[in-house]
Amino acid sequence: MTKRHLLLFFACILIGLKSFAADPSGADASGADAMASEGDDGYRLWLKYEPVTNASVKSEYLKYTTFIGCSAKGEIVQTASGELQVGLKQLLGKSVSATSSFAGRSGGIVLRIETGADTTQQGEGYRIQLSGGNIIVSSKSENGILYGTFALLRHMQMQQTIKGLSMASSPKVRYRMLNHWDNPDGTIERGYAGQSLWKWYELPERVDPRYTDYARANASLGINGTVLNNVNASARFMSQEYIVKVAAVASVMRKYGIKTYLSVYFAAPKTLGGLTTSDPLDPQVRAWWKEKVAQIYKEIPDFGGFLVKANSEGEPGPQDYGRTHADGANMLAEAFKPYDGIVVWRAFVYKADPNADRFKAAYEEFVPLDGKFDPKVIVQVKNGPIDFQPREPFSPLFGNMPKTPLGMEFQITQEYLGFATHAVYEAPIFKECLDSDTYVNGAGSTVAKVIDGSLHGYTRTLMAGVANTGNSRNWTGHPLAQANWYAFGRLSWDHQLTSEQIAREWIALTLTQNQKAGEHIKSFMLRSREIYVDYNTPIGLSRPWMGVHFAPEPWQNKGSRPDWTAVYYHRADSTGLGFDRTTSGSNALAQYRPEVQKKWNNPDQTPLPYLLWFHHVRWDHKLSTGRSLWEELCTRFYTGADSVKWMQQQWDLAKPGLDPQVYTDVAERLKVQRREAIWWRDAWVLYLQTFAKQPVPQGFEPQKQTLEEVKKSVNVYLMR
Ligand code: BDP
Repeated sequence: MTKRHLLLFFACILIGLKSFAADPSGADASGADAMASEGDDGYRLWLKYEPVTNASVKSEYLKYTTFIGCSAKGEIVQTASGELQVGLKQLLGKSVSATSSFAGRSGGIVLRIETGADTTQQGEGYRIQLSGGNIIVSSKSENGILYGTFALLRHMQMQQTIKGLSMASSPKVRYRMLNHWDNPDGTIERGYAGQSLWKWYELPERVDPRYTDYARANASLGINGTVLNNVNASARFMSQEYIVKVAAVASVMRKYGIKTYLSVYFAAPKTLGGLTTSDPLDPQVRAWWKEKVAQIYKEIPDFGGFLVKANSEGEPGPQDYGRTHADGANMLAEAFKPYDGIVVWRAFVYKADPNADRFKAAYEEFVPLDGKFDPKVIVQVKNGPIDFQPREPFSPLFGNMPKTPLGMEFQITQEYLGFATHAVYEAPIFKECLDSDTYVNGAGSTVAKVIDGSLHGYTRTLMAGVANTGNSRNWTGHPLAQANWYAFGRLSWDHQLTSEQIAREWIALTLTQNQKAGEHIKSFMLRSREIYVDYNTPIGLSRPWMGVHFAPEPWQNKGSRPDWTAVYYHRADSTGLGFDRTTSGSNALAQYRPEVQKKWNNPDQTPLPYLLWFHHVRWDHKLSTGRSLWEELCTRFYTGADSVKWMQQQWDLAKPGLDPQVYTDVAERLKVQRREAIWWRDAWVLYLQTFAKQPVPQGFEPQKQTLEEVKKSVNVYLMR
């Protein structure tokens, strides 16, 4: 071995060993929540690498552990090699050394960069096969090698045979990123897992080892980008002081093929730059951004780009100067021209118009701009037209901007899904949207095909997830919320995976390989979202009122604008319930293709999950279930809340296969979930009853509290 190889070899080992490898030093030692403890504390996520117990599979794997062959010198390939070493050591108990001189050798794992034209997304796809007595992991790119390596390790963690091994996979979407809504003071907007991972006050000198563990968790799923700060952005991230801090984080991410992005404050030229305006058509403003972008690239040569929330919820934007979203986005895109970076412009907008339907706002503002955005711009659209509700129809923007790359924004953090005390597996939410048919080019024009570019030929494609991470020892607060991070990552790579497949994988990697226990947990996870919807917002109700987004408050009718109240959304009155979005109402349905309208136009044919999204339905109207609206609502609220008991039973049945610490943590959270599910049920039922004026149908437990009592408990919850 040459001196250089020796150095690389030790670097590989360091990369691996410094990280998860059961080393609590990677954790934030500042908070009690961050303390390491005995049992499985969840820190290692899905990269636990428990020793392989299946003897015959283990002996198969051992045949390929005489060396790791890797002649490529790049940093990311070296990361992959280091990861393999760590993984093999823990899975098989064997130290395997890496070498660059392996010609003619067999019995190893070879990481090989393929030459030739790129045929996949930036060459990020990989292939794993047996050849010449070796396992070959190959790709056209370093990132692909890393993803292939993690795929191989996943295969081994799941103790699957490698006889006849031949796997190939490439990502369907090019930019797969997390959006952190983390503030510079360490708080996280809509974060329920502690404080921010990013310690801005320590950076750039101290680089928390946890950043490495964060990066490897993401890279293991194929995530290749991270936006570090909140979309309600602080201008300070554009200062040189903060750019160097960001650069220190970026240098960790880079080793794992992850590009770093920043959210920007549109008025920064004024507030930070001292200009008199932030008008995107002003030459000085344009020059300021160009210089700013150049300054960033000097420190972060692989900088990913900007994410922008503009003219939304009080944030500044181009409309402050009579300009359009396209004017604003294109000005920034121009600043990125010399570089690889992109501009991700969010379509989450809605005006304070008392007569408008918020549902329609993004479409009305953005569709007229189709074709006007610079090719470096991607417009990022939330999955639904309102705001990450437990169930929403797909946003009508999908399919209606054929000349503008549209990226998907999913929310992983459980803003409307019970924070960190409710178990809600989100893959079915993501899948439901991706599989929805827009019909823009006939049947089969799914949202997934818009997002992956296949429908309109977008070359820049994106899927973003609003992160649910924090400095809690287990990263996500609720242990099962890790599955949502995992599911997002896997679906951003391949949206054709099923919720069931992803759950099975995650459970085996993270919780247990005990099959019986796994089945109980899987069925619990797969039903969890429907159960939540039933006790929280059944039959197409929604509840995006201001405040904490947690306590039930359907009576809330005071806000600085009508769409910042609860009553705006459910429209309960003495005749019935729901938002009429047909021609007799706001006609938001007209934003969809006729085939979609047909599904949702007629209240008697609209599938129940979407009914109150589109119709104001009379309390006594008979539904397809044979029950009246009122009876159906009560049935849902009650069976939903009761089903949490079923979840508790499933969890208990899985206990023999679970780590005691994880078992107890989730069991306790389920008790909270049960109590809160009843709270929500009672709040809704008692409140809606004041309009429906009917008793709760027979067979359901009579209410133990009055509406006034529930209101009081909600007020206590909301008290400062
Ligand atoms: C809403 C959140 C708010 C975010 C906003 C957004 O309540 O905190 O800033 O979305 O996405 O869901 O910009």
